[in-house]
Amino acid sequence: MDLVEKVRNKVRLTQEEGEALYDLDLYTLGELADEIRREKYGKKSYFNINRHINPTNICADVCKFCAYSATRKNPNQYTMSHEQILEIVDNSVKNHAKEMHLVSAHNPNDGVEWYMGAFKKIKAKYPDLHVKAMTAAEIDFLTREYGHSYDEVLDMMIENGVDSMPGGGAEIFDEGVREYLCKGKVTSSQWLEIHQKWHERGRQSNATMLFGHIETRAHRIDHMIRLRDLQDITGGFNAFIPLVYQKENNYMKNCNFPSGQEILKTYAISRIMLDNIPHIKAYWVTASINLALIAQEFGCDDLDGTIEKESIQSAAGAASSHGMNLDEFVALIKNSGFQPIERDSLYNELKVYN
Ligand code: V47
Repeated sequence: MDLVEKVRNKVRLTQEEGEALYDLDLYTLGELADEIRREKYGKKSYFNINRHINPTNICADVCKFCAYSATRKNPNQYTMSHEQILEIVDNSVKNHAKEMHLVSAHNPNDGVEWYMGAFKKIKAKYPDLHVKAMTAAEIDFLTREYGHSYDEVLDMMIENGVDSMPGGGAEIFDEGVREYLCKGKVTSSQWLEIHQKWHERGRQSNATMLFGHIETRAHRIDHMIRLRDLQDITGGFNAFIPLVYQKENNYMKNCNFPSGQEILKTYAISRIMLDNIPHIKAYWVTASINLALIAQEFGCDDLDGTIEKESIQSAAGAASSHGMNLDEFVALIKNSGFQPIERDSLYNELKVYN
């Protein structure tokens, strides 16, 4: 069987076969990924009404790709009080947000209580609001800084109202690349262990992959296969999110910035390789909205959400600092030939826009 037939027959692909997918022409790859997407979701394209909150940019870790954390090229340190966080949540709830996505830098000043207290207060005030918070990198940082185990931090998250975990901190699992990108941060095996423990608690999470810097195609396929292997065991990942590297204001050198074709191929290959992760997200923040809309034809079924405000990738050049207007988002999805479906954080359908 040749590679195309294998994909059509749903044969699971190896590392070598995954790498060989990149040698197919873009249209063949797009067609294969679109066939899988259409079989699962037809023309549905998912998004949610969410709000990203980044409560602090003070960070004990030093990742070369990061333009968000203070202390390096960005001297403007901040840490929000719980009252400031709640004020943001109040306003977002008024704007119909159903998910708060909280991601912080690794702040050694305020203790585990500052992180957990924020979740607890949000949940006490808005029990139905979905709290997506704490990347595996933040969890690992808290254990290193304050002497807790992963189990203890994960249990505290549940006690204090965290519903699901975002996919951040995965970067690229290859240990050599990781050493250059983010030495000292959560390792690949620790990232996977934390998500496994979270899934064993009956909870769900996402997984990201930061690409388009110094990694090779082989590293991307290796990253996907490590996720696929864990998903076989736990089934706890909802979505895979390839994050296109943004290059401004950081410390990376000698990057191979990907062409639009390379980005679309990577989305399509994610859909093909990750036969057990239900959703592939074209995160419009890092892909640009125009490419994210095209990515719907290359296997992606989700565009993330309206976001309202975004600080991490916009610090590195993405045009996302003010989020996306809901009516515009819906119109863009419709005009691109897909059916906008507002979902909740766990992909239950809330509203179909016809
Ligand atoms: O892990 C940092 C990335 C991530 C840059 O789970 C960068 O639904 C591109 O995890 N260029 C945090 N990316 C964001 C994140 C996320 C985003 C959207 C949805 C979900 C989800 C999770 O931001 C980090 C890192 O890989 N990042 N700097 C940069 N220069």
